[in-house]
Amino acid sequence: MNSFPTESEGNTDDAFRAGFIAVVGRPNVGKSTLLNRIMDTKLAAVSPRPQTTHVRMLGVLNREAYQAAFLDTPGYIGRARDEMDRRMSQEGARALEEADVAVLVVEPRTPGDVERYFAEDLVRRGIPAIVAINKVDSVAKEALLPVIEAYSRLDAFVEIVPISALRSDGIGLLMELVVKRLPEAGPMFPPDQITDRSERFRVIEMVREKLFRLFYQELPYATAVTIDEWVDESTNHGGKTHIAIRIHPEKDSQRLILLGKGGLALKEVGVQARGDIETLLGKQIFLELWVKARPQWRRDPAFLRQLGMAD
Ligand SMILES: Nc1nc2c(ncn2[C@@H]2O[C@H](COP(=O)(O)OP(=O)(O)OP(=O)(O)O)[C@@H](O)[C@H]2O)c(=O)[nH]1
Ligand SMILES: [Mg+2]
Repeated sequence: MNSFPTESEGNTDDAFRAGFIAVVGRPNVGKSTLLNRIMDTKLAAVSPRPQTTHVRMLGVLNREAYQAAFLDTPGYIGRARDEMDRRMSQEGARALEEADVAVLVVEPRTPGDVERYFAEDLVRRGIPAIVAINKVDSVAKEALLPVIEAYSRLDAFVEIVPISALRSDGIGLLMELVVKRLPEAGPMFPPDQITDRSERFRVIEMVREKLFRLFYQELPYATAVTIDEWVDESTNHGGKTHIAIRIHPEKDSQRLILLGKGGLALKEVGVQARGDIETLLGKQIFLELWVKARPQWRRDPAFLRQLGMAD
């Protein structure tokens, strides 16, 4: 074997690869769970409610041979009801515009209208697309075969991979198939950068996640979270970082739900969020939560911009 490839042939297997991978699909299929699993860290909010992700989240995985920049996106929204929906849809479309590879995450079910829409859209865009059939832990093996067949009949995907983001099954194979389709290119981000989102943004996401999880039934998709105050090493709080957060439901009646009897519901949000935020920041915090209704915020462009949702 000639171990010295000529310059003109090169050794393409050894070439460094780098690119963007858009993670798309209908709401609640496990896109954010997959991102967190790939990154082996809690980057994106995950909840059993659809439309947990409202803006895209970048996760950059650095390895010796590649840099894979994943873009987790909000779940597909068919018809936008308001400005917030419109911007959420746009987040997904923009991720696809930048993507070198797409991963369509789906339930272990035969394709529905949304999956067919993506299949056509990805072919039209000419992006190599991989279907990740997620949640295979929740179905019998026999049930999977017809699903795989149905996806291959769509004739739109370069690979079909069964995975469980929750149990970490099939993730290594998925990564292999993604990476080999990334372009040969130098790194796009410095090696220590894992996301383009600020610490503040990630703190907000942790609080939003708890709201989505704890108020699964009660709250419609209308609760925004902002940071009112952030003081590092606050002398008023024993040297802890003081973070004051404001939760904005759309209606005053929802404010009472969020507070709960004797403020207990809100307290639970605080307890759970504080744990995640302390892990994220690597230090103790004093977390304060406030609730104030903000009518019609889903239609307020300036406020949506403040939440990180581009025009
Ligand atoms: N059984 C099972 N459940 C999973 C798996 N992956 C994700 N889930 C669950 O599916 C639900 C939705 O997960 P998310 O990661 O928030 O889904 P998403 O696609 O990001 O949802 P949106 O942001 O709302 O579009 C959560 O309850 C997850 O725990 C899996 O592999 N198996
Ligand atoms: Mg998500």
